[in-house]
Amino acid sequence: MSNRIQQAILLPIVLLGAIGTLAACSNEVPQQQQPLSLLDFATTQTCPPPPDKPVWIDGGTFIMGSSAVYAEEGPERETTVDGFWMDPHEVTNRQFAEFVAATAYVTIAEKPVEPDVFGVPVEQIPTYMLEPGSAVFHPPAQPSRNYADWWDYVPGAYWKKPYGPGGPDARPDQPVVHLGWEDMAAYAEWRGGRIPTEAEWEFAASAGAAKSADQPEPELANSWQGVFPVTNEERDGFKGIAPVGCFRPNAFGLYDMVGNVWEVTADLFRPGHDPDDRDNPRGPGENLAYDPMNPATPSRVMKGGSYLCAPNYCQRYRPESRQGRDPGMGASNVGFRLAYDRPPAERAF
Ligand SMILES: [Ca+2]
Ligand SMILES: [Ca+2]
Repeated sequence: MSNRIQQAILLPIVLLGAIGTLAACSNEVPQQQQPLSLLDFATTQTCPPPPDKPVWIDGGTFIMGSSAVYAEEGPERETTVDGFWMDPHEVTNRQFAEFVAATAYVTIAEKPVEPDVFGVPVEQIPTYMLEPGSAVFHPPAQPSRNYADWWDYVPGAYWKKPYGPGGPDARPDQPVVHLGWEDMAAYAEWRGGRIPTEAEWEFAASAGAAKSADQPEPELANSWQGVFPVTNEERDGFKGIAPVGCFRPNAFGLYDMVGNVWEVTADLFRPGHDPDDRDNPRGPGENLAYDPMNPATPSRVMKGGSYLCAPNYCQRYRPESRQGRDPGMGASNVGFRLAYDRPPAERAF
């Protein structure tokens, strides 16, 4: 299987932006890929570290989904999940570094891109987009609703250099980003865990709280206060990624489920839930999976929104939120956390 099966962010950037404006004149990396304002999003702030020990989530029955905001999050239906353990915080760079040190694992973003994933003649692909790299958010100078204006493919961006080679190193206490599905799955196997199902994740994120379509208060989650993508009021203290554990945990003791970075789950994506799949649902099979943003290959469901979610764009700062995630590449606002079927004491760490 190709390392770069689908590139849901890359393809629009190439087809809507880069090919139209760059390929005809240059194969060089455009200067705007490393704007100084990007570094405003990197913080050196620290917070008291939350515990690493997985939390037992007693299973139960809840109303999964939402019909209040986006159609693909419904219908609401009563859903039951069995108990499981879950990481109290997003997987951090410190934790991922332990995995890489032990295994010499090389992530997708560190490997060259195979030209055939673009589906266009190779001469139409800017050379830099075939280099190892990943999708990095940068704030555009002007208001926009076109995501090609704030996503760049940045050669040399990967988990240890989340802003690209010219930016600061990844900080140990921040969530790891720029991973593809196979990178996350490899980490999970090494840790003795697994990627949670969407139902498990949503049950754990909800923690018995009433549903709300409102943006969380600034002390509760790292989202975007102000008008995205140009005005970041930073009332929660962070323009970009925050260290894990800076915000109040939910009733189950889980930090940053909503906000900070999106979290990839094991389910394949299709718009809307199957109303009849209510007992430990695991999402559609490959034949029924469909992501309008990434139609050629099944996407994974990601949950909870990120520091880029604002009321005027991406009201995804909720447990019910869901979007398809290209399995073949990472981005600077997408991470994950693990679930476990065995108690922590039975594992080696
Ligand atoms: Ca924020
Ligand atoms: Ca999160």
